[in-house]
Amino acid sequence: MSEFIMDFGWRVYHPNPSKPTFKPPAGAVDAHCHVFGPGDVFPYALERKYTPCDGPKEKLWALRDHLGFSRNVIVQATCHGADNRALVDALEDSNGLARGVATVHRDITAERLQVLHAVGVRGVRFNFVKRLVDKLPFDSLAEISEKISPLGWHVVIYFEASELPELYDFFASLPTIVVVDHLGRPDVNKPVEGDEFGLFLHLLQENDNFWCKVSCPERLSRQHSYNYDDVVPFARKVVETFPDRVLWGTDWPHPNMKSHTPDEGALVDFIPRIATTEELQHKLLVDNPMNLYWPEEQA
Ligand code: 0GY
Repeated sequence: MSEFIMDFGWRVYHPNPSKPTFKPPAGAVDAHCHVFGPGDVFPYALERKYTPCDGPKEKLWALRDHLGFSRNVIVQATCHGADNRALVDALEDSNGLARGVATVHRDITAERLQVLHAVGVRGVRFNFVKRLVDKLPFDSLAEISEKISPLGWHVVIYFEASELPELYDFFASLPTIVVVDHLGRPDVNKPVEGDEFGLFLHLLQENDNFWCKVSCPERLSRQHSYNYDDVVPFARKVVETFPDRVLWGTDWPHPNMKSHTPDEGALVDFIPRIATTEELQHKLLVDNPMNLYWPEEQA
């Protein structure tokens, strides 16, 4: 399969992803993906730490259909800062089949939050990954979480496992549902039963408002075979321990991936390795994301 690299340092998404062997259950949700630009319409943020390739909504809808999924949750990435226009544009174009997670500043008004709610935003993202953002004060994030709480929104957090000890108390103080991106980015060379991942499991165990995306084996794997074997025990542990609080997503178009170009068909085929029964797969791909993002459609 041909691959190409553009001069901004990371690989463009796969031009021709394979058709997965695993057939997702009807109504499956890709609960972590992005839209980028197009940059000439929705410019990238001045404060960004990387410039992505454009990842327009039409490509995302085509990928959804190709993979056998029904819906998307589009997550605001740091390259668009707190300018949510590309996200809003995609949500408006989605016929109700996409919901969003935005980035907002502490001075966001209740009226603006209502506008975002009306187009399908259901959460805000706090990013703590140092290569992606400058540090934000906890009091600013706490104020945002208080503002969004009455809307029934949740907070999505993205951090490295090594940072969890110093972030733990702040996370545990958040008043809403909290969704952790990409398994809390564990170092998968460390043991699943070790202290580092143990602290993350403890966070989920002690706080039943915490959910976890079992996503991004392509980012977390330290193997060069790109079959992500080393991520399986971490993801399986979370799926099997917290089956009602897990989500899955492609992370298309995979910003900052340098090691290889992920094939989304292969990522979908990873799902039955971490959610090994039909019941777990249905919770992961349908029940849980529908409960969180489309509760009004649930019985
Ligand atoms: C992801 C992962 C990354 C980037 C961002 O907001 C972002 O820029 O989340 C990353 O570089 O690990 O979820 O897209």
